[in-house]
Amino acid sequence: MKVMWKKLVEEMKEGSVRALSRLITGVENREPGWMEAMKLIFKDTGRSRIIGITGSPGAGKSVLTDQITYQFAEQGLSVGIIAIDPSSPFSGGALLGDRIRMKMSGDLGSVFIRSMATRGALGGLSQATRDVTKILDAFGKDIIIVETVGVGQDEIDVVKTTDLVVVVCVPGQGDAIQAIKAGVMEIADIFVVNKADREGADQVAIDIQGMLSMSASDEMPHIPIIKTVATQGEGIQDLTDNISKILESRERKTSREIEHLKEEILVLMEREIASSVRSRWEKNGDFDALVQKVLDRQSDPYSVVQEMIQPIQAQLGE
Ligand SMILES: Nc1nc2c(ncn2[C@@H]2O[C@H](COP(=O)(O)OP(=O)(O)OP(=O)(O)O)[C@@H](O)[C@H]2O)c(=O)[nH]1
Ligand SMILES: [Mg+2]
Repeated sequence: MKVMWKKLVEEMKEGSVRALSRLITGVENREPGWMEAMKLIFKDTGRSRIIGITGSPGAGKSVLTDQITYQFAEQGLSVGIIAIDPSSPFSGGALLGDRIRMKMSGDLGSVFIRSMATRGALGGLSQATRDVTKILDAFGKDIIIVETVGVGQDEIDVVKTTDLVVVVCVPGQGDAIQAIKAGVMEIADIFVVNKADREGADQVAIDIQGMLSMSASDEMPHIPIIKTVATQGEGIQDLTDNISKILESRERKTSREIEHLKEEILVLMEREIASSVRSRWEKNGDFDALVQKVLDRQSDPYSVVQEMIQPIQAQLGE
């Protein structure tokens, strides 16, 4: 069925959650015309702030997300949540006390939660996430939280382009610093030591502090380390205060945003070219013939690639 993008975008902007969901699915699946939809959406983006929450599996990211969402909702802000490959479901407040749960069901009516699979994201996971954040942005969400397990490069790339990254650590994982993957440390704006009700939380905080002071320089901003017990709501106010403070101090249209945009445009361009070339060569069967030649050592992969992109290079005058 052909997607009526224009109508969907209009309905989404009018506040239809059904249109919002449909739009996200269509863009995620790269259904024909998805770029037209994104074009219609783009000018209405750039308003929401995006928070990345990453950390090891089971660190309490979802409970923290619930809690942060509740805090922001109390401030009158609307929140959208993107959960990447969640192995445990969001509670929607079910883990919190009755008092909070009751309040949440009333105030959080506008929270939108979307899960995304890590594998098979067309156009790449980080681009898919960026697309979804843009749609939520245009929908009018003030805050978008992206929750992802910090395990691989894919996940790191996902949070890299958010406005602020929270890295969640927990005691009881042996050497906590070792448990934090290289690459994740560098992108943290805030460290959370969750499950502070457990033994060893202070040591984890000390270890992180030690590691930070080793790489500290004058230009480096202060990186807060906040202890929380997400299930009890402890430390959450401190966390959201720090999040708000950092977000307020970060201007829009900075070199960071310019870098992100450059990266995004280049990645999109590469994928568009690749998919055009691919479909052109796969459609007429020439590709199989070329592969056979490589197999027979009559050609090589390098020459094949050159042949495939030759028309584009000629067009560009190269
Ligand atoms: N003791 C204790 N348990 C906690 C705390 N925060 C979360 N938990 C528990 O830890 C478990 C995992 O919490 P989640 O929020 O699902 O963790 P997650 O990081 O989102 O997990 P994945 O998305 O599966 O990686 C749940 O059973 C929580 O109840 C805490 O501060 N203290
Ligand atoms: Mg989770």
